[in-house]
Amino acid sequence: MNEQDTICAVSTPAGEGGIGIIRISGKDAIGIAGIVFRSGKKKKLEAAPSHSLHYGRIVDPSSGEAVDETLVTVMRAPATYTREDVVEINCHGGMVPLARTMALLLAAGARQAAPGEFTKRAFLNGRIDLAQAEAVMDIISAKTDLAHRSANKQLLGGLSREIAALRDKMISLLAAVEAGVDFPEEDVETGTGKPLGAEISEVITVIDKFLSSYVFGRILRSGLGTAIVGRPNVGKSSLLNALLKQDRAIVTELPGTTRDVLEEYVNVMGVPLRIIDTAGIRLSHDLAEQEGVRRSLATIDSADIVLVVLDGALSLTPEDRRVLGEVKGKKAIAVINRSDLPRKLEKIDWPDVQISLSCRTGTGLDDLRNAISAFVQKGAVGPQEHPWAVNQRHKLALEKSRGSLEKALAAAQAGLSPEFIALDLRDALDNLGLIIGATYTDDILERIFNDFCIGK
Ligand SMILES: Nc1nc2c(ncn2[C@@H]2O[C@H](COP(=O)(O)OP(=O)(O)OP(=O)(O)O)[C@@H](O)[C@H]2O)c(=O)[nH]1
Ligand SMILES: [Mg+2]
Repeated sequence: MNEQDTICAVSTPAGEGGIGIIRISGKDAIGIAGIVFRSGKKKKLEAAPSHSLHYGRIVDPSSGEAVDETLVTVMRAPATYTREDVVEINCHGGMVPLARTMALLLAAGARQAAPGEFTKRAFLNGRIDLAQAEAVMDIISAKTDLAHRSANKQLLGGLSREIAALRDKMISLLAAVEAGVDFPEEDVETGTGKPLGAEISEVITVIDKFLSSYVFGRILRSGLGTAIVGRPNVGKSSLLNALLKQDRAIVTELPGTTRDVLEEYVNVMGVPLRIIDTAGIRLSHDLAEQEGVRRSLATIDSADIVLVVLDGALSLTPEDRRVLGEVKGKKAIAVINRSDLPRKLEKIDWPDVQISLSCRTGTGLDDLRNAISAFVQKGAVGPQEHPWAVNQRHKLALEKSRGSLEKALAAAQAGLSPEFIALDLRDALDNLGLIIGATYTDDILERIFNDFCIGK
């Protein structure tokens, strides 16, 4: 992919809207836009000052046909999203005006941008680092205020500053160790006067602090995995529908209605829940139902929290006991459904949190929302809100960095020669640098930006 090309893409979502925006970036952005833009006053875009807005028409230069009425923004490098010249064309927000304008821009010499290519250029041109580029994506896909706040902090450089500070510390450690390489018979001393082992341990402690925010970050990005389980016909799908406030899952009075796992997102008091409705767990000779039960059990394994649904209007059955057994060891809440009917269910001694509610009338649903939120607040499910929230990629880099630091520590404690220690320290430093893109490969960039939407 050529970084010198001038690129363009529709930056607004597909479909019909008030306006649709095409973004162009690169050294020929203004010239290319000028080929298809005509202002009433015969003003030339090429002469436009930076950050100026121009009213006119998009015109097919080969036929002279006016394709759309438009407002065009001209932004000159370097104070732009990509640090290149950027033009934004506001078209009418329909598929056809946008597609026809795009076709004219491509004919005029622009190239269709790859997913995330604008943001990738912002990174390559040094406006933002990799963690900030990822935050752009997190902001776009944030499902709750909390997730949005956290991504915003990351975009503003919160995580990047902390990582950069840690790298600085490691660089001076490395310098000290490397200086000692010429004098292998001397003890390795660092500038602070602390023993090298203690310095490395401090770095490890900071890395552990970063790592501890991973679960919080995962919950923000992909939601708290919330499995609804129970024997057939207790009201699991009804609970999903009640929490979603819509008839998403099929509900019938027949046991064995749900066969497949079904996933939906819902915002519960700021916490994004990824709710998973499962097939009722029982012994069955039906092959499809057996597979459903197998998937239900797998869902329990991977969930952050399990809602065990029981029928409050009946005594506990052996199937209920089996489900409770399968859930042992997980964070769980018992949801005692059908509170609109007289209670027949006997007292159960586990899980500790038990909420009585009725999916039919909606009574008690707020108690369940509160209980889920309390689980998260208490840190019972995933740690509490962190000032940053590392993602899966950061986690892998941190773990590798930590591994190298452990080796460096062992080498220092064993009194090995500084060359060995320096090797591991450099490795640790490189891995930490991956987070902000101080070190990166094309492969890493491709993986990050391929997940972006076109036009961002
Ligand atoms: N009285 C009463 N009936 C309910 C309540 N919640 C669900 N039901 C009924 O219980 C029946 C089963 O509900 P579902 O939500 O399909 O149960 P399920 O646990 O998903 O069942 P499977 O998918 O077969 O495992 C339906 O007839 C619901 O209308 C409730 O709070 N009170
Ligand atoms: Mg169901």
